[in-house]
Amino acid sequence: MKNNKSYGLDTLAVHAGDFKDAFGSVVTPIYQTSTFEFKDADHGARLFAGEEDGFIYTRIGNPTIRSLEEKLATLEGGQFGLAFSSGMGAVSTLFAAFLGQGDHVVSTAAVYGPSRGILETYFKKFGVASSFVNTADEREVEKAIQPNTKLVYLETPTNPTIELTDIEAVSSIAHEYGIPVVVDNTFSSPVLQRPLELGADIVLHSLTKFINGHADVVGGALIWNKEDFTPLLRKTMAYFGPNMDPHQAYLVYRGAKTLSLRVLKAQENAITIAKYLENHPKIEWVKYPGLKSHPQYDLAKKQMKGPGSMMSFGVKGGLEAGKKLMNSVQLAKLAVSLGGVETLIQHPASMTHAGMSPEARKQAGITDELVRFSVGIEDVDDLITDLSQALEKI
Ligand code: LCS
Repeated sequence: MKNNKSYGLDTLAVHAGDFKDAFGSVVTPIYQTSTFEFKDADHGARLFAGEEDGFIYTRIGNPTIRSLEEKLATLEGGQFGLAFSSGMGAVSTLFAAFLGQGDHVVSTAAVYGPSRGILETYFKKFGVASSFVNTADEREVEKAIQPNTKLVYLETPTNPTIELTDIEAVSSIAHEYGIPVVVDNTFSSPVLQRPLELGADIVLHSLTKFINGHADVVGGALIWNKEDFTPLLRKTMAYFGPNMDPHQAYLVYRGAKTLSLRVLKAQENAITIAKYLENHPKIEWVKYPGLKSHPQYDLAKKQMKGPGSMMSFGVKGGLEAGKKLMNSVQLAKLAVSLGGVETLIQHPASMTHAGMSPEARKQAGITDELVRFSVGIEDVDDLITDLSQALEKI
């Protein structure tokens, strides 16, 4: 199917990126090849010169990977996409492409730990400065912008504090200064939030999460509209080599076909679970954009089609009580990652965000008692029974 904008998101999730091969294969085949034969020497030269479209070498591009890139770009409402070996492959390529010595980046404080860590360690080593601010307040973004700011990097909702940034408001501020805006859309997926339509310039995904959705592949992606970014991002990826593998692309392509079904079912479960937890006497607080108690409930309604299935909460009794809960659940699995069909629970301060300094965690609002819950697509009654028996043990 050629990407047809008149189709709905579910149709596009199933079909966008498909192409006809010589045998009429209904499913995009896995082109498990590292290199591609040229028709003749001039053909090879034309491909290298970018004068003709085609494939050269899988680190630079591959038909299975391209199919996935087209599907993802279509779902996000973008023109171009690049798939990576991991979400961090996408993050590091993005920063390497846009930031150089003497440059500065403004980022959401509470981003995924390694997305912050790579700026605070490696990019700092290469002479890139960064400011981590509460982007939920767009005035903080404007205050942090410097003459050398080259990128505004947002994550919304944030991992794991579930805070939102107004993408439209921050994009219009950043654009006044000519600065591109990137949104890590991992927690929402294009089913619930489409940052390019809200003014962002680039969308980033850890495909490992909702888009693949089955906790069996690690992957990442960048999606954008501006043609100028294409040679820059492609070249950076081809030089550094964090490209996706064709088999990995095939699995993510397959997973993405059921994206809405999974995201919407998990969200339905999460709405029920968040209300259950909020009313539970052993729970101190719950942070979930679908609850009226979320400070940005109105913003969630404005920029997201739904609150998703990620939440964080604190158990009365703090860290020790939270640990007891994590050790007592039987159906939910105690594991990092998120956005899969299975429900996962984890403790960010000692796991996903342990690499951040205690000061950075404090600034980002990642308190020691915070428990993160990624709701899956199981029967919601079973999940509540599981939480209930675990909470009784505290
Ligand atoms: N962005 C966000 C929002 C993430 O949650 C992650 C991974 C990444 C980027 C990096 O993607 P990866 O390289 O892992 O595909 N988040 C993880 C988490 O919360 N638990 O384990 C990984």
